[in-house]
Amino acid sequence: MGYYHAYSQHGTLSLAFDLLARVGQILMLQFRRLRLSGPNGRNRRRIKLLLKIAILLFVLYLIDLPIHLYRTRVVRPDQDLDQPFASGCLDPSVMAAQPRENATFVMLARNSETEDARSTVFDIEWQFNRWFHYPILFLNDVPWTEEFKDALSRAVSNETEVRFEVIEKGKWGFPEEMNEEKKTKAKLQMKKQGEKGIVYGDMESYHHMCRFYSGEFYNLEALRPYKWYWRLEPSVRYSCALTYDPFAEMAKRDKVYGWTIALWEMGETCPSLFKTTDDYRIEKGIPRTPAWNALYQVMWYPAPVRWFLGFFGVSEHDNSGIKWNMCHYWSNFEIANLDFFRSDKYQDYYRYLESKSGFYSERWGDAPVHTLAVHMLLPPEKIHHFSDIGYEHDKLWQCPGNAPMDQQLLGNKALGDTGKMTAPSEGGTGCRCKCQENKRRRNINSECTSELTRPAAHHRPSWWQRHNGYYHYAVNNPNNPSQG
Ligand SMILES: Nc1nc2c(ncn2[C@@H]2O[C@H](COP(=O)(O)OP(=O)(O)O)[C@@H](O)[C@H]2O)c(=O)[nH]1
Ligand SMILES: [Mg+2]
Repeated sequence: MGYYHAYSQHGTLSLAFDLLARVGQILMLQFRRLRLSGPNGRNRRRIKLLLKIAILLFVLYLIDLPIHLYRTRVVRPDQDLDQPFASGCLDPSVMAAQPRENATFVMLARNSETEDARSTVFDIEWQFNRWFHYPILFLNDVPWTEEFKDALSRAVSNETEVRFEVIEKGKWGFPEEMNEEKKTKAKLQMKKQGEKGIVYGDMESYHHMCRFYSGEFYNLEALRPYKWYWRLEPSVRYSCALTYDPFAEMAKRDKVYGWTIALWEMGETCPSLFKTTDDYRIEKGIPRTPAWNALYQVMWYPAPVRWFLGFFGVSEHDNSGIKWNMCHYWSNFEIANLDFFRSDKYQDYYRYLESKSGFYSERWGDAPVHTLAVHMLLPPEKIHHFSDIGYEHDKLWQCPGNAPMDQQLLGNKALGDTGKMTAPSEGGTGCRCKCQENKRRRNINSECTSELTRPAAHHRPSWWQRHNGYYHYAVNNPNNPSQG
């Protein structure tokens, strides 16, 4: 996934500016030529005509721009739709006495990742599951080793059920209907991606993994009994206690998709994904919504430049030439309703993507696929940012400020001694978080985080607030007494 790459729109920008500069250059050359050839009446008329054309183009631009911005605007809701579910710690023994949802943890892993998988499981058990005991389902494309099964069975508390499943035939690897000729072509395309330096571009198993998580995953037999899943990955760290049941809260509040970190995708992994999704949207008559528009890069180009970009299918642009801001949810954390992803409307979209072969001809990731689908098919109030969950994977992390001390339930028996926690901070909603000793509580992805939460946010932080490490929902958070 694209977390090491700062987002760049240089390609499109320079193309658009080249075009504008070219038009300007032609006009200027005409002016100069006419001026040099003397002030006769004919030339004066030509200069006037050129001036009129220039003014007309400018006026058209002034008319077009607000219309374009209006059509792609992200409407502000009447109230914040995405408040944290809780502030500070709740008593886990009380919370765990409530009925459970029909839910499971899921972790796809390789046998070689025993230690990393164990550290994730150890963390989630300690921070959450030692009270709630949701089952953990381990998935692999090859049979599990006894070593992995032993180690992971021992990493959980007695009451937590673990299951080790091998992904059934047809759900991992090339699509069954793909013939040998197409497979050879796909392998060649992946090799080329590798030569171009695309991350994981030439790793066939990674393409299979992305395709699996994009659509096949949801139809696994092993997931059939469940309505909700929480995705885990090896080498993940949970840095706060989670003392309420996120499945129960999502169900109660009618949420569908929950996430922690949003970041920029590397454009070269999926140049045609946005356009393909837009083709699907148009074909199915799915309207643009605030959630969909939140995926747009704000564009100031005049209409002809946009038409040009759309018509020629320039990478990362939709059919009307609008650029995707590349923001997507990092899918190694997801808490989501399986019914949505198993529904005809999602599966139909997935099949459409599959028919375009982009899981192999490009390296479409499951994270952008899920994000585009969620923003195309769901209203913003169904998407939830778990801003109160401390989460860390690879080099990215989210760590909420801690709620005030009186919400930390010191002395609570079920929570017990959780060690030294980060000092509470203004607007904090975390429970006993141990954040990195860093000035900022959020890492590089804050820009995408605020882009994707825009449709749900009544209070939108200014760039200055964001620059100063403003934390979402620190303002107007009724759950947080420190806000008054
Ligand atoms: N069983 C299995 N798991 C895989 C394979 N490739 C990736 N995964 C899992 O898929 C998830 C994402 O892979 P990872 O290497 O972490 O990719 P990244 O997070 O995008 O850098 C992890 O849970 C991996 O264990 C594979 O070939 N087999
Ligand atoms: Mg990973």
